[in-house]
Amino acid sequence: MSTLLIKGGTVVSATGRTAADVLVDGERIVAVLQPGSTLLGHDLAAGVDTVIDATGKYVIPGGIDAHTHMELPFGGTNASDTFESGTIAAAWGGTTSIIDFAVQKYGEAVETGLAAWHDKAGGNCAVDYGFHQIIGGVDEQSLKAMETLVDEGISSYKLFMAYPGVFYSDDAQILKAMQKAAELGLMTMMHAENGPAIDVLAEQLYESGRTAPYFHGIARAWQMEEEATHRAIMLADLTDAPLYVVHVSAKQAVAQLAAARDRGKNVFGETCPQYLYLSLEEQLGAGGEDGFEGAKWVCSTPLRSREEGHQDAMWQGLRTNDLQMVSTDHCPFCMKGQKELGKGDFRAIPNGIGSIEHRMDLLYQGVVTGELTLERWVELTSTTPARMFGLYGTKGVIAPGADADIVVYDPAGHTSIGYPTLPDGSPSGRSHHMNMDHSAWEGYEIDGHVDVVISRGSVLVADEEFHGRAGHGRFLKRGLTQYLT
Ligand code: DUC
Ligand code: ZN
Ligand code: ZN
Repeated sequence: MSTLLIKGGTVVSATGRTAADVLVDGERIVAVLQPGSTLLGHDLAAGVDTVIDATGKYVIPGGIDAHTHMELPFGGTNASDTFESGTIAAAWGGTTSIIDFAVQKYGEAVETGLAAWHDKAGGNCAVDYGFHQIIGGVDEQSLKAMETLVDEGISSYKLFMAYPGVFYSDDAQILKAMQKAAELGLMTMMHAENGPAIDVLAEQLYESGRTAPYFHGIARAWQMEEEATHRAIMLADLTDAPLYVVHVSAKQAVAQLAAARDRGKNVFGETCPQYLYLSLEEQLGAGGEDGFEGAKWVCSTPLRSREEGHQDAMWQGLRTNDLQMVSTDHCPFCMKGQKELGKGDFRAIPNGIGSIEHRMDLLYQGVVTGELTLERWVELTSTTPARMFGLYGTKGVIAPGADADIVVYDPAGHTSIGYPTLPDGSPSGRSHHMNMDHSAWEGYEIDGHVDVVISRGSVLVADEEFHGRAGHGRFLKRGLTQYLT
């Protein structure tokens, strides 16, 4: 077992920061020590295998991205990151655990969908991984199968109020699933958009010749998100099921969550970097005569109007704890051969953005601009995901006994995000590691840099090099949420 000392840094937790050295033995943190501590008079650094100098840097728990879709079959194609490429990109960006969504399709057994996800991920991940279970068809069989999820280490499942004919559940199905979830202690995760109404609006827009990517966001109006969020909250209230609303983007949806939380309900909300930074106006202005470049920002829920103040409301919700987490909803598709399926019909553009590599950096910008404290950054990206999804203690904290998932973050560093190559094929000098032929974040200049990434005591990233391997990542059997009031 090798030993490692991270020396001279500032250890940041969800509740404070302190100058400390962190000692790792094998896969675990064994001590958080006053700077320069000795062992019976002996210099600690002399007795360990590896010393990492973190002077002037933050030492934080590894990021946990609780919403990813590796290899998801969706929109007539598959999300372009495999578990291997996506988790390598995660590591580069300081994320040491992911929770992906195993899919049960309508007509298929839950066990079959889950087994397929274990097959895809097993032996291929560079960081630790867990699963939520998508229930794409609520019926007697899948309700019964929910009873085995907790034993499988899967303490959360997801329903969709959108995508009729694909993943959609109607209110009766949602009610039944929530009754079962309340009984079992499962967290219900909800994609809250009124799918049937959206499909009507989308068809009307298409028939009237409004076919560009921008109209994706017009069809998926904020009213569709607010209404579905409210409905989900009411059904959760009735059934006493804890509810976690994924990828919140409309300020009206945040208001619904805040009102429920003010009534003492176990209702939680997640937003994503795209809803903090990107806007519908930018999508409208995005290049090319048909505006097709805007396809890179087609995701659901959609980007919202900056003029209407949705992005500001997301930052505010993160400060006030009306929103508790930032995940990516990482669901990348290439422009070539994938997004371009929707040229001339926005309805056929595969929905999704790739951000897994940039979440820690993008959120750190909130610290730089004063939107968030340093501690809140750690809480949103690591500690709360661990508590929310039954990993806390092992993950989400730098403390003796916890897994040594640690990031050394340099606040004086810089990160440029962009294409691996320029459109003419020449190197751009900027890169990312996600399996995409573009970046939704091209041109973003980040104050701050992920310097060293450690997963269970193994250095995955250091000196701008990847030292990890596919297969290092282990399946995380999660416990029940630790976040109920
Ligand atoms: N939204 C996306 O943008 N992609 C995958 C599924 C989803 O709900
Ligand atoms: Zn969704
Ligand atoms: Zn998603």
